[in-house]
Amino acid sequence: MGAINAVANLAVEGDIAILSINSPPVNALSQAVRAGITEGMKQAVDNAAVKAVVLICEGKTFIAGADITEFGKPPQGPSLFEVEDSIENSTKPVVAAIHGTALGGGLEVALCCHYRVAVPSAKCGLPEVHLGLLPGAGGTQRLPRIVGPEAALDMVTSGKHVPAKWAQSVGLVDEIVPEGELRASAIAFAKKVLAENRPLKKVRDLNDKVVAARAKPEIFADFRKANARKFRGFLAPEYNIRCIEAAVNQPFDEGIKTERKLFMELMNGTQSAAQRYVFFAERQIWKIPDVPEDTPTLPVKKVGVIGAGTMGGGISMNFANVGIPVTIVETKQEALDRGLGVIRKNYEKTAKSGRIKPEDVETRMQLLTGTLDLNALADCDLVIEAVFENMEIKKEVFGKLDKIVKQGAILASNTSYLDVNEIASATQRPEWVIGLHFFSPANVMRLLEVVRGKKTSKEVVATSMQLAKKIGKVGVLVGVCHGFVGNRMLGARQAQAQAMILEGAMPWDVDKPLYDFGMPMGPFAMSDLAGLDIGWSKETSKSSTIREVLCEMDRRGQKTGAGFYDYDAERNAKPSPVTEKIIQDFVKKAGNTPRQISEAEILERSLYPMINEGAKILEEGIAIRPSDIDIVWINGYGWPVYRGGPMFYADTVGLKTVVAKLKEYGPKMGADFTISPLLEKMAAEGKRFQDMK
Ligand code: 3H9
Repeated sequence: MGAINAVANLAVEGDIAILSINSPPVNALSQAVRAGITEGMKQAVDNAAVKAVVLICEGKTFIAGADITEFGKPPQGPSLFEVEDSIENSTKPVVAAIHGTALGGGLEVALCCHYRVAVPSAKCGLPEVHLGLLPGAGGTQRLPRIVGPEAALDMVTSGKHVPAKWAQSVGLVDEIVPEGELRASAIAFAKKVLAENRPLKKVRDLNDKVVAARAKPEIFADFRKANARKFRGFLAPEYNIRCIEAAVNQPFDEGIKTERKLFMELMNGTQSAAQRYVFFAERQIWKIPDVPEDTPTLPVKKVGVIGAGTMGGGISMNFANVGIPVTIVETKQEALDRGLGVIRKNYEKTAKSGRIKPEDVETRMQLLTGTLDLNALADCDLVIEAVFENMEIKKEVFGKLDKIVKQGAILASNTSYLDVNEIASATQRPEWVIGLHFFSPANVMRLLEVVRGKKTSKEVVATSMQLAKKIGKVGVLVGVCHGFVGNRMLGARQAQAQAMILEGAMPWDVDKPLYDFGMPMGPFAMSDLAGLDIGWSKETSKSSTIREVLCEMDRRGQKTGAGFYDYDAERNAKPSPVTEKIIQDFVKKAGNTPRQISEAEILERSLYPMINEGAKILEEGIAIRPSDIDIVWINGYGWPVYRGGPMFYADTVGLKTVVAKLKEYGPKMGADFTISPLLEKMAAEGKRFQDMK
């Protein structure tokens, strides 16, 4: 007894063996952990003094799943199935003692134990779907045998972590034990199992719930139908559903074979590769080479927001949601009242949907103070300006803030395009100035571009990133350039969208391949949603662009019932003959002969210039790494996560192909278009963005 290997230990107390795993950070099922469990189980079973086994983990969590870093590498024994067999076929009862999260392979291992106990704060889940996978170690066959096929469908396709209490109510957990007393309680439970002579309960043998569902194939048809929109484009949810179907319709061992086959298909496909890449990319964003983790941060106890419009209001909500008081400044009482009214309505809607408690509406509203006096911001730790996107106005605001706000406070701009260095130059303290680019609606969208100016201090960067995390955002650190990462790349795509309609494609022709690719909508549908009149004014409009003409006709997008598309009362889009005519006139005026543009060309001319722009962004050091760009596009613009972001997608296409196509389309792409030297070099050397260090 004692240490089994570097990560596993077997202790014997009376007639109970305690097999404990200690493999930080999350006790993932690495080769060492798998070997530790199988060897530990063998020793426990071989030891005549041992009557029952407790499987428990050290550190912050029970086993959180297979070790994702081992995926794609040659497998090393023992396999996860051997681990599970060593537990399930043990002649002595095995009790899983769960704290933290039992996820994926971790829950699958727990499901092979004969009993499970958990502390109240523990959670269980099969989140493989988020990695483009399905639970591949029997989870899809065992889970429905306990919770029933309906709950299993929900769990495997959502990946949700269910709380211990719910798990107990459905029999997934046998007993909830006091917080902080897991080890002793699990031992006591094991003793109880022995004293009561309880059987070696094997989940695989529980057939009632799956057999009962055999007569109800509509469970699956209904589930697919209800979730069709949510699952669009993704392979993994459908594969997970098929496995639960197999659990219902096939004997256990057959079901396991089906699960294995579908798991391997997903594992070898691009979608899972993309989603696993995104898993690590999301964790990379917080790592900033020259701002180490121990960089001091500043306490942010009070925030000021300038502007109570859609943006300012949404930004303020983020802080109120985590209990930070916000002072909101407006220039007119009416605008302030309107802004606060909108926030209240948003909270009431959220409360109605059950996502916050009814009393939270008041608690959060009380954290928001409206004022017309900029001086009220004097003692804020962070002030975010969300006024009109105009350099002169922004500089004026920052000049004033410099005089009003206490020293040691962060002054942030929510600009989406403008030069943060120039904004900072309006103050005497540019090292305290940073860009915090929220995406609309700011209380919903997860992305936050944290824009580091030339002089921004490391403390300010570290504090901003920490704050992003605190308010639940995906914070990506970027440098200063026009439009930063997201909007700059969007600009490259928009330019081609415009060019293609002047060559004869209609907006719906351009939008369709992008929608089919998995984007929430194409560029023209997006313009209609945002409003065509952003930055447009009647006074200066000269009918010189398609957009101007549309605005002049009061076709300003969804809000006016028409833009590039026509909209019905439910805001369903239809191709518009009016737009078609306008475009045809412009094509003629430009002296172009309209041509049919293939979907492939539309897609390539939309996406490859973005990749090219992404490469320039890397060259200029605006983004730290290619995967940061991907995270921007996934979280800010709805790039389909199963395609891993534009830079990962470029790797799947092959950089050589991207460059060759950009050269082929070059003459049509406008005088300003140039190929990124970095992209060309990498293509020539056969490199991938993923391997960039
Ligand atoms: C699976 O189980 C397949 C099976 O069905 C079948 C197989 C045949 N592996 O998130 P954090 C790292 S698929 C390797 O910041 P938190 C992570 O990269 C798996 N590494 O902590 C990070 O590293 P670093 C199903 C992992 O406290 C560090 O741990 N399971 C794994 O915010 C801390 O992570 C899942 O999908 C892993 N499985 O959250 C669960 N997990 O510090 C995935 C984490 O170097 N994990 N790391 O950046 C999670 O959801 C969260 O990590 C968890 C902790 C909730 C556990």
